[in-house]
Amino acid sequence: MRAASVRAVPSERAVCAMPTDRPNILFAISDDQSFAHTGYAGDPAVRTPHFDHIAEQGVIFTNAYVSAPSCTPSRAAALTGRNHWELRETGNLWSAWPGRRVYPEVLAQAGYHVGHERKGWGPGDPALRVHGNPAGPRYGSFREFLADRPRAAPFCYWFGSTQPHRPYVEGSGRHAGIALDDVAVPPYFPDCDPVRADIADYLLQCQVYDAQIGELLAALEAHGLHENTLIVVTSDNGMPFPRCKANLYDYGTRMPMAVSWPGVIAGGHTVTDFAGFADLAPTFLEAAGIEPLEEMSGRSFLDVVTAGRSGRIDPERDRVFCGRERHATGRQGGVGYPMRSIRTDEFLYIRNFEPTRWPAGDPPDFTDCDQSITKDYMMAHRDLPEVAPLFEPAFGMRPAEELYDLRRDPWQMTNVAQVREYEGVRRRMLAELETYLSATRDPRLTGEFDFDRAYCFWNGRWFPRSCPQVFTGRSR
Ligand SMILES: [Ca+2]
Repeated sequence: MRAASVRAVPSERAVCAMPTDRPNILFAISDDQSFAHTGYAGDPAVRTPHFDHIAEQGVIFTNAYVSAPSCTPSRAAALTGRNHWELRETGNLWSAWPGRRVYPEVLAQAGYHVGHERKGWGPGDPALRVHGNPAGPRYGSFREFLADRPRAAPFCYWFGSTQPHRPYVEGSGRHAGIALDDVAVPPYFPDCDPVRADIADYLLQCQVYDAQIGELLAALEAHGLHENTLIVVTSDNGMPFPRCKANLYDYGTRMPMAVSWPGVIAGGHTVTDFAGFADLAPTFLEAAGIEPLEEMSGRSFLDVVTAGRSGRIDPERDRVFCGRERHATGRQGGVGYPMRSIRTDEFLYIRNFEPTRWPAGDPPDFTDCDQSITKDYMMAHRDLPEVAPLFEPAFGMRPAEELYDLRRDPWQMTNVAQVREYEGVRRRMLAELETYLSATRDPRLTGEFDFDRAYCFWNGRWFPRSCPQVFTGRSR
């Protein structure tokens, strides 16, 4: 399904004229933050004034989704404008980067001053530390980058925070003033103090990211660059908790995403259009007046954010496709857990290609799920009646097909794929998923590439070339 052609200029509904100068592009991406965990989204415990400011000044997406809920493939999709399964080995965590074309490179060739800070594309091939990260040359700070900018050149900057990735200092959230009574506990976890404290530690790191956004905004203001800068603030995958990160449920794939461009975008709008990470690169290129690359399967959402209104702007943006291949694994042979999904307003359908594998990694350690207090608690108390019904959905095997009716089941806890009244929906969702995967030549359908046999760099060595049976790396 090739994306519709991209307009050369934003919609006529844009509230302001496009500036004649090409805009600066500032992309801020956190590491492991779910959509719900901003003040703007209504979380009762976290404070994110800078994210909220960008949302109020611009447009917030309520349906922004990663291509894959795992660092490396998620970032690769953002950079290349392609679904992670189109990137072969780069569709896995800790993978290689065999010279894909990326938007920072295109913008650099067009005269942009390009750079990145902290976590760019990765984790992956360590040779890129020498040869350069696809997100651009590395800088120590945004202020250093701006000082290095050639006079009058527009810039493209990637700020890759390492928050709120684990590990956390135990009890740090509560110590910093996040009251455990205020913490919202998703129904995936037992509601108890250790879990609430673990979430509070995570929320504190979300606040650290927000403070970093504040520093970026202050630097923009100091240089007088705020007005003509397109800012996108988001994350790379969901919170590092069981059934969240590395899963295709909303707490793994659905991201906070706010977009502002003060000179062009009217503020205060909330759009429900579905946007995927492959849409980011075409959006940045269009903003710079550059056609998307032929191989990009994403589609610019510049028309959505310049429409000057809320709601569903583009009726065709009514679905998104996500997936996953090899995350950290922890499975014999170094194989991954291949999944693909289609998410609409009403339904989430997931196809599990290898249902005899363990989604969270092999027992007893389930190392494809990040080590955490919450995980430890669920494993230690798995036989308790209040924990047992939550342990299986997080760590147990799953059927080949999952279907969730989001109108009745927004937390995606009750699989209705085998319920007779949903048979028509199941067939339709599967057909639409397969149509898209076929159109984008997903190797899971075509057999043109084997993700499970692709090399993975871990702990100073490439696997599975040398010793696949010991490949049980932890998540990143
Ligand atoms: Ca991540």
